[in-house]
Amino acid sequence: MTSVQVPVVESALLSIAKKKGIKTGRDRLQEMSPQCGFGELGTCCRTCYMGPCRIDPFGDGPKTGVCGISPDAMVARNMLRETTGGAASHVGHARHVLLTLRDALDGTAPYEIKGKQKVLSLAKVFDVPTEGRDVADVCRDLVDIALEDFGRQDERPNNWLTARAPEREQELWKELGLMYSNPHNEIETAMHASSMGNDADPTSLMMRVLKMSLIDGWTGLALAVDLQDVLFGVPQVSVTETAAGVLEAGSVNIATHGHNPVLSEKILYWADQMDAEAVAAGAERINVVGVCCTGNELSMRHGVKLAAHNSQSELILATGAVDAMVVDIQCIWPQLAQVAKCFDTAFITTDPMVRIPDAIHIPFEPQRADEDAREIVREAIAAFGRRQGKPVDIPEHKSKAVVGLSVEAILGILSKVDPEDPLKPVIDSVASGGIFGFTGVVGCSSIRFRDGAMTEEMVKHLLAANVLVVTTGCTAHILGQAGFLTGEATEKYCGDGLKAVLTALGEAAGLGGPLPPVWHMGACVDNSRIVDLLAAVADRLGVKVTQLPAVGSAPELVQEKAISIGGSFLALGVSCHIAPAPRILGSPVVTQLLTQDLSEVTGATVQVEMDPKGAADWMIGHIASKRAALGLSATPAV
Ligand code: BF8
Repeated sequence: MTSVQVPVVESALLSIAKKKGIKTGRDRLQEMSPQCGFGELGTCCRTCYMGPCRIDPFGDGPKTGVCGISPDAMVARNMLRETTGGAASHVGHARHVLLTLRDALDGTAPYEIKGKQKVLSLAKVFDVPTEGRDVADVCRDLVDIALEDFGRQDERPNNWLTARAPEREQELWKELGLMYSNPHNEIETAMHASSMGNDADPTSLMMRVLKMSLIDGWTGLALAVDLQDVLFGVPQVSVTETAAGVLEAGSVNIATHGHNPVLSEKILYWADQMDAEAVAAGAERINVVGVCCTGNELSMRHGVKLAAHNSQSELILATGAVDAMVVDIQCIWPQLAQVAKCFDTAFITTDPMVRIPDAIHIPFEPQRADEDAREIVREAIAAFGRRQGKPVDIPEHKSKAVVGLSVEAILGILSKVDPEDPLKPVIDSVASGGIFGFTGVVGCSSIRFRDGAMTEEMVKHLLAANVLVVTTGCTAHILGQAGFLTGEATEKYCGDGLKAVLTALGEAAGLGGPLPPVWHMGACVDNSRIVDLLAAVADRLGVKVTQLPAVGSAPELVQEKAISIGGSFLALGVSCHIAPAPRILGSPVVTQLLTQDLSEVTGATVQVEMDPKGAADWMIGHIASKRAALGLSATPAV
């Protein structure tokens, strides 16, 4: 088996930072170690001032908090707050996009509707009449439907959930009492229930976790993605490049970082319009590159180059070549402002909720999007002027990457093979074993796992066993940098079955070579695209999502958003691998629930595994058991 390249970009960037005396997250982690064991187990409670209480589940000390709360309830309560933090982030993102779309339709925000086709397909889903109507009118109805969800107090089920989620699974969620109405009310209830002196039943709290995860999945991810597609268009396949080598010494480099494309779309537009100003300042051009999920958004829709995943966000600043790092929301390390200060980099925050000491703050409002974006690009050009004559250290490494595999783009490729029934080639390949199964390898990049190339090693084993991988988030950056998002990777890493399928599909689609073995489906919110794909395949087969030979993995967990996304997959019945362990091990009840009993409820379980081969083996075994239950061969034909 070919060995995966050790993350060369990471080590090149780290040595640049070291040479310049810049402390990195790895240094801070080392200084912080050993970290709090109570926190790691989830048995630390800070919800009242008789505490903080901590329980050592293995020792002879106290077995409850001062109020008498059990470690099981403590863990479940903490997990509910983590999940609520994740869901609040995604719902906040979605609501911002929704309000921008509303204002665009009212003519008060300068955005046009680029995804007209998406408006029509959503109209079908929501039973909005389209005959003889203007796209903007149809779109206004969709906006009203979404806004109603945020205002309703009548407890009727949420519009976006009921219209968008697969029906078979909704039946189960109804039985379990997981259907929700107003997401904001639920976030309030979750914070209330998990505050001191309320819900103390670990099972009840964990059902709230599942409900909150559904809110994350449908009012967070799905709503954000649907409306972003309406505003900015549905992603289509393109080829780009990844890794820090996409920075250009002679250009004005603008790194867009965060999650919400409402800002970065405008920066990209104005960077193009203002190229002449950059040239007048002595630059070759303006080079907009992407970091984290905002990077993924721009890459999916415009083929923008991907410069760094989350744990490299401070490292690319150490190159001295980033003229401006512009951030919107989520996953922004406060340290970035400090590293930027060592160079001429303009570090610019833009959201009122994201204020960071020593950053330049340019408050961004969708209504003033053009002026604000122009001001930001001008800051970057000025910073380029300041850095003239100073050396930069840009690592050479960059990899080609195929991006933009939205469900619509995938169906477009497949329909070249079978226009009548686009999913048939995939279903036939699953039946024959050419595709043994599917894995969504998603989530973050963690400095705890980067040096061991956890994600890359795991994916290498999956591909060798003919498991097709789809990816989003920082994981997509990791896999892009390691060359997995190319047709060459199909030749290099896949078992014979998967190689044959991807080669045939690539040729039929006129790509002149195999499809990549890892499909880049977008940012973390775009996990809803993975759900849509699974739901479409399950629907085509007439089975539940949980019956599919599919599994999820978040191999380098960092953010609480990854917990709420993981929960939404569990609610659908998709089992998930995760590393490191979520903070549940201090509770036998919660651990048993997530690793075993949940399979009786939704059909899914959680597996913690820190070893990449061990994780891949578990996933392959899980897929094999799902295949066997469907009457398919359970041995990968490698
Ligand atoms: O939403 S993968 S570190 S950037 S949380 Fe954050 Fe994790 Fe990156 Fe995207 Ni997702």
